Amino acid sequence: MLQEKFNKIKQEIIDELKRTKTLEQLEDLNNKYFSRASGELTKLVKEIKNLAEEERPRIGKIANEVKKEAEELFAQVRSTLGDKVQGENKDKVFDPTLPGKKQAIGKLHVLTQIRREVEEVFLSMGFMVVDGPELESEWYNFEAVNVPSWHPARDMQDTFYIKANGKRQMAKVEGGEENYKLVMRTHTSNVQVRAMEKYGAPIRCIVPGRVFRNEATDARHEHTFHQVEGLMVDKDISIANFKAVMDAIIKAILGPDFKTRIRPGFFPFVEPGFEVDLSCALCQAKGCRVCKNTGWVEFCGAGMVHPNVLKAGGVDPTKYSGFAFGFGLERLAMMRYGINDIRLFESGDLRFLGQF
Ligand code: FA5
Repeated sequence: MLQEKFNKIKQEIIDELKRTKTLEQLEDLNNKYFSRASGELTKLVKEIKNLAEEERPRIGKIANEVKKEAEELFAQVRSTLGDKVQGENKDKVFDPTLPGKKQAIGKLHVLTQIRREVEEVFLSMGFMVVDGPELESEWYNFEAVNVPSWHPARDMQDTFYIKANGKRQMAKVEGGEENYKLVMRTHTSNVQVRAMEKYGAPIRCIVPGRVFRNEATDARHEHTFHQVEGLMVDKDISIANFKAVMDAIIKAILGPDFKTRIRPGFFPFVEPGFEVDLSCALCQAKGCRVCKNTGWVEFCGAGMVHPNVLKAGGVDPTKYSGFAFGFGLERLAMMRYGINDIRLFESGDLRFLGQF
C-alpha cells in the first residue's frame, strides 16, 4: 500500500515539475512535498514507522530512492530555470569576475589651475585677491581709468554693449551725476578704481577675471579671455617695485631662466606705460604663427598709475604713487605648456583638457 503511495507521489512530482515554469513555482512545489512539518513526501516517510517491523527496511529503501530521485529532479529543474533567468537578466546580474567600469573623474580646467597658482604667488607677497563685475558701467571700465570718449575701444563696433528692449541699459554710478551705458568689461582694469574706493591706500591687490572684446580670433586672440590685473599703491612706489613683482611671478610660473623684455607702451591710465613680452616658448623664439615670427609674445600691459586714476579712486596723488598691470592668463598658460592655439582653452575638447 505504502509502496504504491510512494510510486504515485513520484509520478505526481514528475508531472508537476514538467509544468513548472518559474523558480517561484519550484519553491512552492518544494514546500508542498518536502516541508518538514507538512510536506506530502515527508508525511509518507513518517508513516513507515507504523508498518510491521519486517516491512520497514524494504519500504524504507523505496522511500529513500523516491526521495533521492525527486531531489535530483528538483535540482535539474532549478538549474535549468536559473540559467533561463540569468540569460534574461544578463545585464542586471552582478558578475564580480568582470573588470569594473572606470569612473571618469573631472578635474579643474587648466586656466583655473594656473590662476590658483598665480593667486598663491601674489598672496605670498601680501596682495589680496579681489573680484569685480563682468558687466560694467562705462564709467569704471573707461572714464574712471582715464580712457577718453574718443578712444577706439569705446566704439560700439569694438566691444559688447548691452541692449534691453532695443534700448541701451544705463548704469547709475553712485555719486556720479550721469548715467552710463553697460559694457561687457574689456579688461580687468575696471576694478582699479572700485578697489581704491573700497579699500583706500595703501593697497596691494590682484583681480583675476574674464574679459570680453569684439575680436577676430586667431591662434593668440580670443573674444573672451582672462586677465590678471595687479595694483599696488603706497608711498614711494617705483618701476623697480613693479619689476620685482613681475620677476617673481614669471619665475614662479615659467621658471628661473625664462626670458622677458620690457618696452614702452601706451595706456591712458598709466604714465609712464610699458609692455612686458615673453620669449616665445613655442618656437624657442625662432618665429611661429603665435609670435608672428617675432620671437616675442605680448603678455602684459603695465605702468605707473596715472594721477587721474588715483583721484578717481579717492587717493591723493601727491602722497601716493603706484603701479598697475594686466596680463593675459591664457598667454601665460600657452608659454608654460607649449599650447599653440588659444582657442583650445574654450573648445571643451576633453582630449586637450585631460592633459593638464
Ligand atoms: C589691457 O587690457 C590693459 N588693461 C592692461 C593694463 C593694466 C595696462 C594696467 C596698464 C595698467 P591689453 O589690451 O594690452 O591691455 O591686454 C593686456 C594683456 O591681455 C595682453 O598683453 C595679452 O596678454 C592679453 N590679451 C589682450 N587681448 C587679448 C586677446 N584678444 N586674446 C587673448 N589675450 C589677450
